[in-house]
Amino acid sequence: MVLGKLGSALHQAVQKLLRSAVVDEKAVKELVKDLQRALLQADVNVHLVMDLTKRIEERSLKEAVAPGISRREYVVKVVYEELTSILGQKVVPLKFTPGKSNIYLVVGIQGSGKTTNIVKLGRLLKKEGHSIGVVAADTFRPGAYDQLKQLADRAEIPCFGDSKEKDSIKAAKKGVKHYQSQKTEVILVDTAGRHKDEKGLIREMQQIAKAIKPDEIILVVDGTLGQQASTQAEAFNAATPIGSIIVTKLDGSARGGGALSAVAATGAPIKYIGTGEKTKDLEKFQPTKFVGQLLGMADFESLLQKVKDAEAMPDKDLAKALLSGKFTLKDMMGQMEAMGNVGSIQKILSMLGLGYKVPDELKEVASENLEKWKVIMKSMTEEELENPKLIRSSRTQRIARGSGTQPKDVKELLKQYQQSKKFIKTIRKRRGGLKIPGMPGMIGDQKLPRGTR
Ligand SMILES: Nc1nc2c(ncn2[C@@H]2O[C@H](COP(=O)(O)OP(=O)(O)OP(=O)(O)O)[C@@H](O)[C@H]2O)c(=O)[nH]1
Ligand SMILES: [Mg+2]
Repeated sequence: MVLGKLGSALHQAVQKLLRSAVVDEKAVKELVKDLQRALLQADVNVHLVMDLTKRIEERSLKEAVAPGISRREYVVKVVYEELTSILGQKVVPLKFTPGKSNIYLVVGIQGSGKTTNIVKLGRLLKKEGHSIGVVAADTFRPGAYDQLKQLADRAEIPCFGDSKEKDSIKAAKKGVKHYQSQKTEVILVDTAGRHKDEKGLIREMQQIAKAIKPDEIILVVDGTLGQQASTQAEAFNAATPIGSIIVTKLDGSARGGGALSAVAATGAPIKYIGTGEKTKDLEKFQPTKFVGQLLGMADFESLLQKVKDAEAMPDKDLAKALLSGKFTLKDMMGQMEAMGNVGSIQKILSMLGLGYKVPDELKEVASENLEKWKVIMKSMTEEELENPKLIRSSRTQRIARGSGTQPKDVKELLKQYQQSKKFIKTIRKRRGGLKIPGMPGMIGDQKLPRGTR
C-alpha cells in the first residue's frame, strides 16, 4: 500500500471526527492535532503542517455550511481539499507531441530509480500505443547497460547501447539518432547517477541536454528521502528546467508523504510515482485521486459529491420564490447571475428531485443575452422588476432608450421571463408544489453515506 502508514493515520483521524457526538471547536482541534501528528510522522515539513492545519481549523469552524449537509461532512471536505492543495492541484501530463520523436532525458542521483523507472514508464507509454526505445547512456557504472537491457527485454522494449562506449554524451547522441531514424515516438535516455558528486552529475546532465536537446528532462527522486527530496529537486531545477518528476519508492516508505509534499512545494510537477520494484509499479500522479485513496473511505466520493451538490444549491430566496410561485424578473436575473445561465434551472430542478428537461431554447437565449439583460434591467423601476406585466409599449420604448438597446431586446427579455415563469408553473402544477432540500420543514432527514454521521 502506498503511504500505508500515513494513510491509516489520516483515515483514523477523520473517522474519529465522524464518530464524535458533536462537531464543535474541541472536536476540530482534536482532529487538527491528530492530523499534525500523522503528517509530522510522515516527515512532512513542519511549517507546511502548521499552515495546513491552521487553514483546516479556520475553515472548518468559520465557513458557512450549505443547507443539506452537516458540519462534519463539511470538515471532511476541507481536510480533503487542503491535503490535495499541498500536493499540487493540477495534473500535468508528460509533454508529448504526436508524429515526431519525443526525447526524454532521465536524470537523478545514484540509486534513485532511474533505470528501473525508465522501463516502467516505457511500459506505460507502450500500453498507450506509442513506439518506445530506451538508450543506455550511463557509461559510469559497470553493468549499467546490462541492467537496462535486461529490464527492457523483459518488458519487450527495444534497448540501444554499447557497453564499450565510455563517453556518455556520444552514447546518448548515438542512441537518439538511431531511434530518430526509425521514427520511434518515445526515446528514453538513461544516465549515470553519482553519489555525493551532485555538481559533476548536474554538469553531465547539462552537457547531454545540450547534445541531444530533449523535449523534457525527467528527474527521478527517491521518496524515502522524505522532505530532503526537495533539495534535489531544487538543485536540478536551478541547473536546467525540470519538466517532470518521478518520486519513487513510495511503497512502504514512512517518509513518502514528506517527499511528495516537499517536492510539490518547489513547484516542480510530479507526474508519476513509483510504487514498487516491479515494472508495472508506476502510476500517474493525480493529487485529488491520491488523497481520496489515502484517506481510504469507501464512500468518500459520494460524500464529496453530496457536499458539492449542496453547495451548488440555488440561494434560499430564489428557492422561496419558486416555492411560492412568485417568480419576478429580479429572481430570474439573480438566479442567472448566481449560476451563470438559465441552464442552471436544470440544476435546480434536478436538485428538487424533478427530472424535467429545460427546453433548449430557454438555455441558449439566456446565456447569450445575460450581459445585455443586466443593462436593460438597470433601466427598469423597482415596480417593473417586481411586476413585469406593467411593461407595455411606452415603457418598453423608455427602457430601451435608457439602456441603449432596441425595443426588441426588451421584448425578448420579457419573453424569456414569461417562458421561464410558465415553465416553472407547469412543473409546480404537475408536482403539486415544490420541495426544496435543506429548507426547513420541506424535506425529511436525508440519508447520509454510511460512516459519515
Ligand atoms: N521499493 C521500490 N524500489 C524501487 C522503486 N523504484 C526503483 N526501486 C529500486 O531501487 C533500486 C535502484 O534502482 P535503479 O533503477 O537501479 O536506480 P538508478 O537511479 O538507475 O541507479 P544508478 O544507475 O546506480 O544511478 C533498485 O533496486 C530498484 O529495484 C520503487 O518504486 N519502489
Ligand atoms: Mg541506473
